[in-house]
Amino acid sequence: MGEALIVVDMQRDFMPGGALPVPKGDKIIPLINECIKLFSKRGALIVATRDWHPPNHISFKENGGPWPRHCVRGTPGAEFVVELPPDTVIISKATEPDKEAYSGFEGTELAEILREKGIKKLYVCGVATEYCVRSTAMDALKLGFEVHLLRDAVKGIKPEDEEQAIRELEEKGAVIEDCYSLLEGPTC
Ligand code: VGL
Ligand code: ZN
Repeated sequence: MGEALIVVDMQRDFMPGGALPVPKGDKIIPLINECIKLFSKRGALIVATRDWHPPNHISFKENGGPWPRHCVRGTPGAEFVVELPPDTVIISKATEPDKEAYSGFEGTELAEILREKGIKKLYVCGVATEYCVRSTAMDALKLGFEVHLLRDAVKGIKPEDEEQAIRELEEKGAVIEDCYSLLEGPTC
């Protein structure tokens, strides 16, 4: 069965020191890099979503939204902080000034791309757990994909909200597992 690793919003602005930092977001970078290598070797499709806002985006405080200005398309803050192979499928989201999109499926071609390639099984990692990771995984479940959340390779903004999001995903049918155990391989 075809599988994909979906790396959600691993961008400079979401890391400590960035415009909208996810606390300890940088701690999952090495694990995600290893995961990308493992999944590439397994022949999985690697997908990286990115927040790719226009400068006048509705989610910014200056435009009445909840967030400081972040991930403006083409700026250093919007750059990826993980090592992506050249054949990575890059999905840009929330690209329209008046639309917020936390999910990598919202207003993008992601579902079509996955279907076209016969991919049914998705492994999800990245930030922020209770926003873009949650929405992406939730949409994937609604669309009928098998969803695995890589618990040790996600980070949230608030621990309680993160826990709640993970519980909700599990209730909706996501498999919660650690990337670390996949890297170790089968034990005998
Ligand atoms: C995100 C807040 C605003 C995320 C994106 O990637 O989780 N959070 N924009
Ligand atoms: Zn955003």
